[in-house]
Amino acid sequence: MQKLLTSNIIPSNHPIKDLPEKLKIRYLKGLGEALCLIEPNSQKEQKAKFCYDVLCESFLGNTLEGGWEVTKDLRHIKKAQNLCRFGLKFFRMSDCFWWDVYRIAYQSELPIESYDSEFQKTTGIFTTKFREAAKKHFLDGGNGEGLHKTLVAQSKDELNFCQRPLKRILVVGTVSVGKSTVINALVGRKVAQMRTAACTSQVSEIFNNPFCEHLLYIADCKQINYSKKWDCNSNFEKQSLRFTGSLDSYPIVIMDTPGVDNALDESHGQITRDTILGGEYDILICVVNAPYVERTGENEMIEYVIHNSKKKIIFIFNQLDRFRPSNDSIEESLDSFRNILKSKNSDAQVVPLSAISAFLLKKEKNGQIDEFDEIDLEYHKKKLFSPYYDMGLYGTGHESGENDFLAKSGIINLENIIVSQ
Ligand SMILES: Nc1nc2c(ncn2[C@@H]2O[C@H](COP(=O)(O)OP(=O)(O)OP(=O)(O)O)[C@@H](O)[C@H]2O)c(=O)[nH]1
Ligand SMILES: [Mg+2]
Repeated sequence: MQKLLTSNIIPSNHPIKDLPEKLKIRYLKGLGEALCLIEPNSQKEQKAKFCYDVLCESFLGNTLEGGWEVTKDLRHIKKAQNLCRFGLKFFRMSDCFWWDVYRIAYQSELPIESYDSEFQKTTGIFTTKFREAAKKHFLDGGNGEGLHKTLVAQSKDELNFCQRPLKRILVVGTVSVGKSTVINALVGRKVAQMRTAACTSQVSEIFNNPFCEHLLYIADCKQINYSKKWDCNSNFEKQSLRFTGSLDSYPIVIMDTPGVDNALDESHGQITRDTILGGEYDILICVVNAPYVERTGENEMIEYVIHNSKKKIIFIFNQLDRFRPSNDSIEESLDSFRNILKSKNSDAQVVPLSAISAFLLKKEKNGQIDEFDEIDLEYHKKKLFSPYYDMGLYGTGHESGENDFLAKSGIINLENIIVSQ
């Protein structure tokens, strides 16, 4: 698994945020000295330095010149931990100082334990217990008694997240079948462009980063800035943001691909076929257009996936909201699709879904709905209210709660299947 390097200090909540700049620099110089003291000039040190620079930038607006150096008497460390909290004369910074040192060292895999005696020289009667508590928390799996409970709780969530293996999910399908809409529904935000005309032209990766306000570092993965409106027209390559829903606490990367049957540009299909053959994913999600599943393009796609993917396949039977109770039976279509798969010797799971309803519902939940979405949402909610459109029921055999529209859209079932793989 690629190392996920996260910072469990939210800069906006960090105790140094209210200090005057001069004192912030004092704190950061101490932190730099402590981290730099541990195994300087190694590759691991580079990771720690990256974390450190990000912290400096978030507090000072730029990296700190001369912050990454060790003095003979370790005076920067001593000065930093003796700082008092803003407005609280008797409360020192040593708890969060040592928390920061051990957290960054631990996450960067610096051999901090061998520096115990060095650090001991810098801590005195009022500060030792905080250093010991931070050390215990990160190195001995302890509760970090004496540290802020919120720090400890946050760190536990983060460590759990980091210890889970990264799941790579590849999403494929024919042009305009709803691949990008499925991804947006899983992420809970418009990260991929969705249009009626063919629009996705390259493979893009989107990482779940539940620590979005902080930092997630996966090779050259960029974080989507929540405060700025993200331009989903620009093709993204590697981005991270917080997924909403049941995928929230799992390290997951979802890969969007161009439609395989783009008649205008055959290179699109080749990109996707090469990615399927490459096998660098754990789950392959093949989105099919339920109303047109027996069309040639769909059929070729399904065959290709079954014959060329060696990984777990999930078929999404999408756009079921377009069925009409008077003309179509969702149940029969699902059965017939499962039989098609059986005839091709595939026992892959089939997930009934209305990706567009799921996406609108997630947007509503996240407070991102605009006036046009609202009209569409009302329309989809009205439909989902009828048991005929309960995709959750078709998928799991269990009726969805009366007002549980997300379950009715089928997205909860899909998320549960992804998480359980
Ligand atoms: N009614 C309905 N429309 C959907 C659903 N899913 C997607 N659509 C619509 O289908 C169109 C294409 O969706 P996209 O998500 O862009 O499809 P895509 O597979 O990513 O398309 P390309 O990237 O161009 O291959 C958009 O207008 C979506 O709003 C669905 O479940 N129901
Ligand atoms: Mg697309």
